[in-house]
Amino acid sequence: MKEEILRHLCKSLGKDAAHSSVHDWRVALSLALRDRMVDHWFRSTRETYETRAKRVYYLSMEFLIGRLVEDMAANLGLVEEARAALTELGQDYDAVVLNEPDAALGNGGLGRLAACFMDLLASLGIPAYGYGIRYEHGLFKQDFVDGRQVETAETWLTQRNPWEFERPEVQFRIGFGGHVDHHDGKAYWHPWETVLATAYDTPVVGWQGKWGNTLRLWSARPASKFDLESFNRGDYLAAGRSEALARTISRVLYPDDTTEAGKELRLKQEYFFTAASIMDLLRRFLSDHDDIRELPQYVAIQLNDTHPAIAGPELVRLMSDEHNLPMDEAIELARRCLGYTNHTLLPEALERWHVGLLGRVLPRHLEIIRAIDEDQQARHPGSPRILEHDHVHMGELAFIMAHKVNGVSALHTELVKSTVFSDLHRIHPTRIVNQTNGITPRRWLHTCNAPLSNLITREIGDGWVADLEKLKALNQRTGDREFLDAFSAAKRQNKTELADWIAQTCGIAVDPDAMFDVQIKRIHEYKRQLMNILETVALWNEMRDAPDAEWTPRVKIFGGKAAPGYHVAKQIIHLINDVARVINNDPVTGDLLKVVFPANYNVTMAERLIPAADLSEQISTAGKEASGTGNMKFALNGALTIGTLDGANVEIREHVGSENFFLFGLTAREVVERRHVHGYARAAIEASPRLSRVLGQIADGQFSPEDSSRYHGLVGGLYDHDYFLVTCDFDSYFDTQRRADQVYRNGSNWAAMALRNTASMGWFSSDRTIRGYARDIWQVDAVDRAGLEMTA
Ligand code: F58
Repeated sequence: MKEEILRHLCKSLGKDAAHSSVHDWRVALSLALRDRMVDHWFRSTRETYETRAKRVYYLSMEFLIGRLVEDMAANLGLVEEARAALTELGQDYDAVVLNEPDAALGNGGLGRLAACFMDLLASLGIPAYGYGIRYEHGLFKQDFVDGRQVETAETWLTQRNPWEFERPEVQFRIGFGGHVDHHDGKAYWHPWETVLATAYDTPVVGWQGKWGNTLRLWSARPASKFDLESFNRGDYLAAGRSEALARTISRVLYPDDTTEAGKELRLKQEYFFTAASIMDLLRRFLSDHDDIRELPQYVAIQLNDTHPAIAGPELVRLMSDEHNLPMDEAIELARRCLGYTNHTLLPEALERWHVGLLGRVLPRHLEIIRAIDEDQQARHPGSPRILEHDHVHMGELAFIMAHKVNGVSALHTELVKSTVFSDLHRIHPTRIVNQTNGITPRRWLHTCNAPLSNLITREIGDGWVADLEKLKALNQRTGDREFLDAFSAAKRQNKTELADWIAQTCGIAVDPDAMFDVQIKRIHEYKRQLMNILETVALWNEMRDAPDAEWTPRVKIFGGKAAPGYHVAKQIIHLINDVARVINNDPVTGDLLKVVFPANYNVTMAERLIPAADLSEQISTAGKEASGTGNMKFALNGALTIGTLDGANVEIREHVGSENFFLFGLTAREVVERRHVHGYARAAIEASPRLSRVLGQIADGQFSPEDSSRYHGLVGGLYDHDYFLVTCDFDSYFDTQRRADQVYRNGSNWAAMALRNTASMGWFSSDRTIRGYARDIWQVDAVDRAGLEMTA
């Protein structure tokens, strides 16, 4: 390893060890690790071709990867070797690992799920490709200026990305706009604009390096040659125009789509990566098979939400326009290949495109969508329409074009059946299935939490890393004082490290013996960070009223970004920061209560916070959080959950036991009922002196003396239209928090409950999730017999 690192430093980077920076060492280490992956990767590809195995194609606009060095080293079993090599070379391994920028090609849970799935597909030896976009700028960087969120461009690619292989030879022409001719019963699309999709491949090697798949990300390039004539005339801008246009497409993750131009760009991004992926998989299939009718036997395509839903019409277009299949047969064949995962019930997140826009950008696809709509009507008269009120409904399109549609937790799947797709479910009663989300235990325990991971391995061996259900054996230790002490000591160590990091990055001193109460996720009204900060103020009030009473010291930790155009979410961020400033400087409460909100939450920060958490905040309005995956990571790392009966919380609670979970709040059904009660929010506020007091303080500007009306709108909104029922759940949330305080003060009971959580979380490994998809949706087997045993 040492020689390989030095060789890369010298031969690949052109650097002399004496003059190398930590960045150079990190890139050299990554290249040395990548070398070790290549053989596994080639072997897997060869074996897939030889066995003519069915391949899974996971199409996702987002892959929220984070850092890769440790992940890759761990999967290859090379962490100790890499550490020793760098130490011998006089380098600090941890600093080298930390030098890697996060690959933040995603917004949140949906993107992170895709990244976890890549790990599992490889660990299970299932031949698979992840397809997405190689954004030049990932999720924006968040700073706080006077407490307000300020966004700047993220720049992960300004440094060399050592994991990827550029494939300039893999190129597809992707057309936009233009017109369609029809003659001799055939359609001919003449796009007006064309860009090239070029591939960048990252090998993804699974646990113990037995199998390697590919994450293929597309980058856009100009299709026309550089305009030398304009350049020589001195018109440099004109010469670069086609280049600029093409680059725009793969430039930023989730461009602001509140403008017409932004909407068009987003649609072009979706078509760009979907079309390139479909063309690529068809080319691969046809290199080995003659009859396109056999496609469903060899190809399973999973749509990660509706963002790649244009895959249906694109497959139909290629099969009918280029391979001359009749339209109805093409539709049926495409359907047998496609699966669609739904991640949200929020109406504003269900994609709809105006027919004017879709027809302008993808005229042939609009014709095909009409044909699909007609085909569905002919087979199922009265079925919900894909095209309605001048809009193309991508959810309906994805549903109708998929042979299986899945929700991501048991509750969510039932709600998918009974709400958004109830009519389609009645027509296709076996199409919707559930696949509760899961997480990779490698990143989310083994790698991110060394103290606990080592303790578990000492106790039950290391089999749990590949088979998380083995953690069940720890249930026998919940009465074992010595083991509980060791378990608490591991948590204490993580908390001490986090406290040091908080002191360094936020300048706030926190006590590692206080309860670390953590809420990290996108900032959204339905996730109710607002309820958490209101509860913080209520607690602060009561601590000030009786500072000598018996309190459980708390550190409230927040992390998360608000969408740049989401005004209310940004106000909530501002409020948390304003409240933090006041509380953290209050000598009366001192160490009893601190509020910490480190800026720029990302995967790396999650890996730091989750192992150190005592309490996990999963407090969404019931019925709104499709699943959650952070909830699983916390429980696995021995945090207790305070949460509502929402998403996968329901299943987590069933697994860990209701006595080891702090439940509160209205159920999904009660939420719907409550909304019918006139004036429910005002009534809830008036019935709660505690909440009224807090809202009064915020509205009066107690936390924003420089601008006392800053939160009038936010507080007024709660009185008038508290759609997410913060007010209705507030008292029960506050009381449940006090129950958590009490249990925490009795440390040994808390540790036993936390251990029950860790021991019971095996089911939430994405091993189980991927096995479910393989069995119920993709109908694929593992090829690699040496991979983790497929027991399904
Ligand atoms: C999330 N969705 C769900 N969407 O909110 C969460 O409950 C679930 O656990 C997770 O998916 C995985 O199933 C989500 O992350 C997005 O990030 C959208 C991407 C496109 C733009 C709008 C946000």
